[in-house]
Amino acid sequence: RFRPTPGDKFTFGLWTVGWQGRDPFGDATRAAIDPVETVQRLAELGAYGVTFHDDDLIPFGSSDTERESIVKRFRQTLDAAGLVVPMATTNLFTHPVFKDGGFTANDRDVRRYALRKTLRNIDLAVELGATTYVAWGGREGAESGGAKDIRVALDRMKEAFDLLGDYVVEQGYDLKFAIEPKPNEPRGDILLPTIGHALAFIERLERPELVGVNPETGHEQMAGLNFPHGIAQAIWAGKLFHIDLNGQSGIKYDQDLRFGAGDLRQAFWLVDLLETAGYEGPRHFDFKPPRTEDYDGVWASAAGCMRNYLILKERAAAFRADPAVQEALRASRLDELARPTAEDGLAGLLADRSAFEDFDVNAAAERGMAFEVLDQLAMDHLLGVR
Ligand code: GLT
Ligand code: MN
Ligand code: MN
Ligand code: MN
Repeated sequence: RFRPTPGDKFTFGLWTVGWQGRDPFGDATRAAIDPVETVQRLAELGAYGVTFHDDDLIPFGSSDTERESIVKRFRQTLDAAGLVVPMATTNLFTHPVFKDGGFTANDRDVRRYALRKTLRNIDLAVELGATTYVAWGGREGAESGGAKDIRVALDRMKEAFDLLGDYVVEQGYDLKFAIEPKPNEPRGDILLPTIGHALAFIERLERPELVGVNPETGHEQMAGLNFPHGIAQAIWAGKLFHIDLNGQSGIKYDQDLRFGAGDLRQAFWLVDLLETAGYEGPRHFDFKPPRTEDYDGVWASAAGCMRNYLILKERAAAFRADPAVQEALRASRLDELARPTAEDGLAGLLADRSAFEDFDVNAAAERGMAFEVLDQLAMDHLLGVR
């Protein structure tokens, strides 16, 4: 029970379990781990795949021959372990050259380098079978008002995604982009800070169909937003191309806790949504095992992400199947929400005296919505007492 299998489509970034615990106040608490070992351990735990930044796999500055042999060894390990690479991404944040950003750095030569670094890794991503390419612009932003002309920076951001789109179309690649929003950290304020900002930006691109979002639980919650609501809007817009699952307790620094830690109720509604709304992509965990942990703790933390997802999946399914819940949903008129407001059209609405002239506003105002009964049923299911 609650044993993950590849069919659950659980994936992990190499940088997650590979995080050595370096933070702004302290040095690494764990030794580096070989990506080959990560692949093997994740396969043993029941994962479906791994994802990576160019520099997670091929250390920055490696020669072409080093690069080739690393990729070869990685591919052999993947094949032996039966793991896939559904997504890859570019590191445009660690090297000091990116201190003012990649695609929106004020320095044009840095922007051109960032694009070339990205294009190079796109080739590798496709070679390894990835169909999604994530773009997290953690350094695209500013600490002070005069340092960045935001409208012009958005022009450069658009230019970058338009060029990337041209490239995959010219190469005939089956690859889509997923923008990952984050409100702040490492920059004081980051461009495209929330799902909503990213969705609006995408519609201004030359090839909007190639670009969607990769929202992360904690990033929306750092902004005080409701993650399941944001995911629902991304699905509604046809733009949930990928997802980063983790845990976060309220508005503070990016905690990257294992999935299920932090806001458990939002995690419940999120799994309920993903499992009922037809999302078929990977369930990708982007967490950081706390730096208090040794490698036993790291693998326990990774296993916990998957276990919590499966527990919540079971709880959410039990909630939906419960006749008392179905009755409570009707009492809360969810069926009525699903009905168009004016299927009789504007003329019908205007001609309908019961809609206005004869509408009993006070009687309607007195109706209770019965949401508390419904939510307590959810709570009972979440806590496993029903
Ligand atoms: C970095 C960031 C994550 C992003 C990764 C993709 S890297 O760890 O904090 O949220 O998803 O670049
Ligand atoms: Mn994060
Ligand atoms: Mn992330
Ligand atoms: Mn992160």
